[in-house]
Amino acid sequence: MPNLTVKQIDHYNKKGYISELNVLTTKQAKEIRREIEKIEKEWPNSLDGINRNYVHLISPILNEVCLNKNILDAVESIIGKNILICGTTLFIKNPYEKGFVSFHQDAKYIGLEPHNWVTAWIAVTDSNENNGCMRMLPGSHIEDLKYHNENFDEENLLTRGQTIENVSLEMTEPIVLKAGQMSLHHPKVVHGSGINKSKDRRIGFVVQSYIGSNVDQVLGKMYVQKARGEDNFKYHEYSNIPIKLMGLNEINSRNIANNELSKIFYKGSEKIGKY
Ligand SMILES: O=C(O)CCC(=O)C(=O)O
Repeated sequence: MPNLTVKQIDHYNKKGYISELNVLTTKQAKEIRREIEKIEKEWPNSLDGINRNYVHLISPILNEVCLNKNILDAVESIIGKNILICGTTLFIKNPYEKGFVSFHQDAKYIGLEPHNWVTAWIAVTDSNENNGCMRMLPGSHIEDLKYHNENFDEENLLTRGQTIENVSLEMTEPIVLKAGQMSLHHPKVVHGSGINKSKDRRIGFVVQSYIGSNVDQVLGKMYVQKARGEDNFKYHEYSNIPIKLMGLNEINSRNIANNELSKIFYKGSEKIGKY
């Protein structure tokens, strides 16, 4: 896929997101699912809690996805050519569970300034209204950051259960993706997702986020990797590139990065959530 078209960039600028970008083949999406399920099977609970984050540091296959040319070409259209990967998260909704994501803005708690960054939501399985795809509130990225309640609900997949109350569902648009497609969303766009009512898993591998090298972390320390271009600012620590699936060095790098990430997630909070 080449860089985004003018029309697609215009859509992103107006609405705060762009979706249905064909970045991976169905075969590649299946390979990612196999890798995730292999980790879950052979190292039980190793992706639980905070360890759903920085998963690209424990798997060469997941790391490779973050460096995919199609993905980076699209990201470059939004944030320019000096691109760092500052984290990944698995958003998994299993069937018969009640996981949901309350409406929120990513920029509210993550400390990445300025907002020259974008989140890439890569569909490992199909993601649709039946299995709890993301929903976006078009144009909300143009407004200021909003007040979020911190509900810490048991089934909320967000760290603090951070919630913008009273978002009208009818005003939101579903982000329907086929496995292998991707959406990109703006740091301030209001988004969330409902529960999975299907009989299969809904899996999103999310690069959270791709940042321009000019973006600093104002709440703590962050581990990055270069994806493209130059890092003239050198604001961040660099993580090791994974060589072996779940190797000791790889797990160690992931743990160090997640320990710092947890401090950022819960800065100023009296309570620590599940993730
Ligand atoms: O996967 C979801 O349903 C929500 C993910 C999300 O909030 C995000 O990628 O920023």
